[in-house]
Amino acid sequence: MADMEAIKEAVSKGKRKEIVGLVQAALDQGADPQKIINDYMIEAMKEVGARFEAKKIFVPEMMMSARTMQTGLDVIRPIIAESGSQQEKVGTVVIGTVFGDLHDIGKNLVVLMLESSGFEVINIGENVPPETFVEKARELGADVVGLSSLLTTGDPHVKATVEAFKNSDLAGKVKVVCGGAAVTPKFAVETCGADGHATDAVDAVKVIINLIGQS
Ligand code: B1M
Repeated sequence: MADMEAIKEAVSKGKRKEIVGLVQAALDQGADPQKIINDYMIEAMKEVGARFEAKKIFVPEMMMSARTMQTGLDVIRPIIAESGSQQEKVGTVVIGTVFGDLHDIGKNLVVLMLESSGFEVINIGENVPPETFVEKARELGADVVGLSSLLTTGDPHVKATVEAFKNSDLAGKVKVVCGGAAVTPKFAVETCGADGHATDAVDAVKVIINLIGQS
């Protein structure tokens, strides 16, 4: 019986040395990779966020949990990615985390899910200024651009990035989708004028497929 709670505990407490063995054992015993991520790793990160907010832990502990999750994801990634390599290309997505924000775990999960669904995805990293999003989308022939934002201080950068697309030659041609814990659907679509909002990595695939179908 796979010890899924031990995976959650390892991420939550930042026990990086234990995570590879635990995740591998769970996979060997037939655990669903998506379930490991969604029901245990992401839940652990929610606990970490709550402990940070309550000032029970600080940035170094949060960092250890992040590294532990990333190490665990490295074990799962090839399994999920394999399904995408056999599919026809559905479209091109350029994705990055907005200016001032260095969080990358959620964005990287979105990349993984999109790739596994047949998208070509170009991950342009974190702390990306609005004009770089536009330049990269143009250069790489993006159908859709994804913005990730985890910090509420990033709201003006989300808005500025959406506006940069509207004021560019790509307006109406490239769709912009926002996600990340700091961004609500109302803020993304009504306030900023984005084409869509996605709550998680699975939703991102659905929203982007719908948008590509409309264009
Ligand atoms: Co940060 N941090 N952090 N942090 N951190 C949060 C976001 C916070 C909510 C914690 C808290 O207080 N509860 C808080 C923000 C508060 C706010 O703005 N309201 C916060 C803070 C304050 C900070 C610092 C300012 C702390 C400090 O220095 N005093 C600092 C900022 C640094 C910076 O970016 N400039 C900071 C730093 C860090 C670490 C470096 C230590 C680390 C990040 C490491 C890394 O990413 N490599 C970290 C972490 C780990 C977190 C928490 C605990 C976890 C984030 C995470 O990875 N979640 C986080 C608390 C929380 O979110 N509950 C927190 C797991 C991930 C799978 O979920 O990223 O939400 P998520 O992604 C989801 C969806 O949101 C969606 O799909 C993903 C998969 O389901 N999604 C998209 C994400 N992007 C998308 C893009 C799309 C579509 C969907 O495009 C189409």
